[in-house]
Amino acid sequence: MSDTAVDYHQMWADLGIDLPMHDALLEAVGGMYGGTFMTQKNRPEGMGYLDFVMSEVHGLRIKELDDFRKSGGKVVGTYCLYVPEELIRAAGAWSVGICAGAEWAYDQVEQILPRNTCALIKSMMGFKLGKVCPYLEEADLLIGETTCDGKKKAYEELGKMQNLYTMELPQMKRPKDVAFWRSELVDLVAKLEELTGKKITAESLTAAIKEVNGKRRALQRVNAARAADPAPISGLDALLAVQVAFYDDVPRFTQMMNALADELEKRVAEGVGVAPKGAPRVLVTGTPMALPNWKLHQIVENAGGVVVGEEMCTGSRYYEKLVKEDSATLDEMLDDLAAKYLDINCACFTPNDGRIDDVIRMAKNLKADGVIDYALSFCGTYQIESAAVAKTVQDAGVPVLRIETDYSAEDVGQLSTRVEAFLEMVK
Ligand code: BJ8
Repeated sequence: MSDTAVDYHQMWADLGIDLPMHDALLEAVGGMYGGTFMTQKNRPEGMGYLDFVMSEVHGLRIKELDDFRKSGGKVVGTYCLYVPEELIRAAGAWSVGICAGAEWAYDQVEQILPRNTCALIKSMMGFKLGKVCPYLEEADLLIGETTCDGKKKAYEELGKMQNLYTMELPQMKRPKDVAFWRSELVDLVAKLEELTGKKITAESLTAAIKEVNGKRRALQRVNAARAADPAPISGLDALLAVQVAFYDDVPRFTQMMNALADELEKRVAEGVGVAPKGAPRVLVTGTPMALPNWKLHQIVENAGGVVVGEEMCTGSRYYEKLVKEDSATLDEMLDDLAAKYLDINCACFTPNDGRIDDVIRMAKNLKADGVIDYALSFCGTYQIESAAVAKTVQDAGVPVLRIETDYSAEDVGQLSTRVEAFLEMVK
């Protein structure tokens, strides 16, 4: 996808990447990006940074990871919000969220996993089996977690191919579950210290907590601006910002997102928007949308709506909650981390009423005209929760459209028709 003069093929070859297939992937994603993002009208100038990051997604950023590792640094790959980036950084390592948002090598995947596995898990395995993800190959350690059954079991297979450590996540949020989760964080500290050879200290953890909070605060500012009508940024661009947050350099990304937020706040003051004032406003909730999954946002915004928020892991669940910054000892900080992370509202938990409260609160604050509940096919937890989400949100007076889909383009026509009818109904 890079159009710079730098040729990264040797770097990719050294990582064991399948070069012809990887070239095909970059070409496909590059074409998709151009058609999806660069055709939007009146984008904020600050999006130029994310366009550049995306143009170098397997180039410059991988070179940075490569150089970091060559100077003795370690890279840790993660797949879920519950894995605390703060601990990884406090141990001197860099954290990258591994994306799993495109269909790849499904023929090979289906030799290991059942066909009726969710697209996210299939993609996670497909990128490994197809040898097309340099982030995965740069990872000295992958951290999995016992969230849904599909991921939990797929990690067993992934662990046969790469160094992988699994954290046990409780599925309830009672005090004894928080205590257990804290003990898992203590074990993770030991694992990370063994990996990097560096001790996590109160000083290094305080610095990491402040740094990651800074990134989340910048995203909070970007997303708060979306409450304005007209919305100063498209849902596609705002989603992209969170997707990139998982793997970009933390201080640089924070600085650039604060600059974007400055611009958005100015746009709001001047009444500048990406869609006409009064365009139907949609809040999306459900399963995460990993890079390069932009399907639903593109459908909504092509149909004349604007996505004003995402109650999902590639959205508010990622940036809304912060870790306390004023604790003095390592013990207290581990308490703070355990409390913050177990406060994420994922459908893998029971009960999970907090998620429904979040959807209603966000719909109100962002003045959403409707909510789209989005679930990947074969994701039992989110699909089952979908009925309760829809009922409670509708009872609160906000119309809901329930969508089940995957990463293929096959149902785009049918989804577009349903979304168009929904937008017409909510306005
Ligand atoms: S905290 S949402 S990132 S587990 S879509 S793989 S749940 S079958 S992604 Fe998730 Fe962490 Fe929860 Fe967020 Fe399973 Fe469902 Fe697939 Fe899913």
